[in-house]
Amino acid sequence: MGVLNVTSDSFSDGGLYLDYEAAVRRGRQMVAEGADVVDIGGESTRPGAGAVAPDEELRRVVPVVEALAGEVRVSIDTVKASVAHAALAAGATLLNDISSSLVAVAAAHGAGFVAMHCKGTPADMQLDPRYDDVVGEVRAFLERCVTDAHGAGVTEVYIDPGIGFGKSVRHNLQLLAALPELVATGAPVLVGTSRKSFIGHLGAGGSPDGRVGDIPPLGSHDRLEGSLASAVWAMACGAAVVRVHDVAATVQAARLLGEVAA
Ligand code: HH2
Repeated sequence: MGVLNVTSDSFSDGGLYLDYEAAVRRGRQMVAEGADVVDIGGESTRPGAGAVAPDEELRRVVPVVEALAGEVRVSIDTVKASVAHAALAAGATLLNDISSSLVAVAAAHGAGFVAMHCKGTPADMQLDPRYDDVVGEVRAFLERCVTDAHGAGVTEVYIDPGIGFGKSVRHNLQLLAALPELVATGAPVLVGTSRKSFIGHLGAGGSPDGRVGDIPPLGSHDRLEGSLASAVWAMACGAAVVRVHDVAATVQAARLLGEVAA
């Protein structure tokens, strides 16, 4: 799954694809590089990101969905019901909702649904996330989402531990280590680690028990190696989808892994 952020402020590619032509060009490039799905979002979910008005989000994403939907499977990354409805009507067939609250919208369109775990909201999620048992809590939440989605009539439901969404560096590592447990639930697992802060923190020599910001992290464009390592780990654990910015590099890694495992 290639990430296409039609935003001004996404943490690693904000402003690059805000323009319609640039967004469609980038979408086509990711398809040529081997993406099976393009995930289009018009509002950043990075910690502390500002809200985007529904009209503006619609204006950003719907034309791009329309342009790409005939060429590749399109996923819409939104937490707004109005945007989800419009994007699914415009040709998207997967709803990626980090709030896990829009399952009825997916059902109304016969679309697939990504249920992601997030503790708190993007405004407060990274302040001081705490869990008694992060893996147990996340797994139980995602299992409930699958049951609810099936009950609502959605048959294609992905589960996503929500790396970086209300998680410390250690929580992210614990969830990645526990991916086989999520895969064992039987639901297809989606993992999004690409360019995230914990990679920049560890890559710069930060402690796994430290906090992002303890030391200057690697910049978001210097996180390819850690992004690939975590994507390969996720795929080797049996994840069905990895959500990435660097499609060509990830496809090369996935092909190699596929041949080793064949
Ligand atoms: N991560 C981001 C956004 N959407 N959706 C799912 N299912 N899983 C994720 O891990 C995930 C997601 C954050 O990454 P990005 O879209 O690059 O950044 P921003 O939210 O700043 O636009």
